[in-house]
Amino acid sequence: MTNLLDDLAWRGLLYQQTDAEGMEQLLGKEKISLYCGVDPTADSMHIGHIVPLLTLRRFQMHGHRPILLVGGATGMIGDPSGRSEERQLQTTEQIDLNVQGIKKQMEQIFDFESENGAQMVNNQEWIGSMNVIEFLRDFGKLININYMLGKDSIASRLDTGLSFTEFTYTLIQGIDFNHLYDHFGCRVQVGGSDQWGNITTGLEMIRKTHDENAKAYGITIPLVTKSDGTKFGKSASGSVWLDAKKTSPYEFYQFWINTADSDVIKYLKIFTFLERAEIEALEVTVENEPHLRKAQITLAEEMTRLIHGQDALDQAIRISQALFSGNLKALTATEMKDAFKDVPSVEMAKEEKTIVDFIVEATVSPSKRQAREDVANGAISINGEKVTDVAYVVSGADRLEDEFMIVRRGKKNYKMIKFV
Ligand code: 485
Repeated sequence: MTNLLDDLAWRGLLYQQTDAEGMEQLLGKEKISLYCGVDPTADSMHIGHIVPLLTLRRFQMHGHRPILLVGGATGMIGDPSGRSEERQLQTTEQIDLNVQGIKKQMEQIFDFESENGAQMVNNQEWIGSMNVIEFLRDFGKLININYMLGKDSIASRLDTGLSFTEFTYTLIQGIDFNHLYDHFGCRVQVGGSDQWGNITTGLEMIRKTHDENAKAYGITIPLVTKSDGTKFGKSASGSVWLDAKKTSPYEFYQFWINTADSDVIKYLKIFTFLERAEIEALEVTVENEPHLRKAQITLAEEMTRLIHGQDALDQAIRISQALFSGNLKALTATEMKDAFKDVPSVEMAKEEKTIVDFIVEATVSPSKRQAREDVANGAISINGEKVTDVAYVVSGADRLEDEFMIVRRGKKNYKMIKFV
């Protein structure tokens, strides 16, 4: 098997390391436990979150044990790292819901069964019961204000404003690392590049509360970028979430399929578990036969299977093929709704109408005369079925789930009719 750190470097996953040499020695001689934390700021993670988590998974595949921390306590405070404004506090009810959602998603990505199975922890367990005197005497005393003011997440907010609450955030994450070091033998913390300040606070606490033999490490992962300079991880409808209810498997699949040639090899390295030789072979196809989009298809398949499973992947492929060929009849009503989520829609009443009146009202054809022509020419279809009879009456039988209908004019002009 290839060397883990070499593989991470080749994938472009190493941004900053607190002690690269020490880390190499450590991994050379023992299997370790390492952690990454996520705060429950939403009920689902998005694809930006998974880069550090997949990195932990790579460690796990090399025999190390991942500790997955959900920030039930830190989520009550809010991390100022990488943010230019104070956060809105969330209610405890919302945080509890979010914790459940995030835990479920972590469970999907990791192996919990094997000898080095992942462990899940919630910092509420040790922070929630800590009283303020304990906090100030045992931990606050270890960290100098001047040291804290040197942190990016704090320094960058001094002008625009930072509450005492968010100011103390880095101490809490530091206490976590210290706690996991003591109680779980955790030696390494992994996070995105914005987490550098919080990770090093933890190392500072570990140094101050232990003798010189104590040694822990931090690694950060670079922010994923796009070659055109726009922000990674957004689709037409916003963030790309892991939750199928927020981003359907079809949309998720489409997001990856649409990756630019200039980004796709980078993403295969960062997001997939494909081996170097496979990725290099795909790199050749991007050079020689880019129109086949083999690398994008592989990326989309790997990611959709990883997050949503094989059945959801098969369905996403079926929807994509049906849209490409125009053969909508192959789809179920739910698949159609999903596939056409982003096409223009119009609302109409549940009334029977001739096809000509119907497509004019639906703004599919611009005039009655044009509508008659379109129908006679075979340019109009409803739910994938051609309608050529100008006397045809559109009725409830044409509505899918009694709720919507997909009308197509010509080859590619789709409209979703929603019935109210
Ligand atoms: O002990 C810890 C307690 C909380 C955290 C980490 C360790 C969470 C961390 N402070 C944080 O805010 N992480 C972000 C989040 O939860 O959304 C993101 C980071 C990103 C990457 C990702 O989590 O912004 O860089 O680390 C996993």
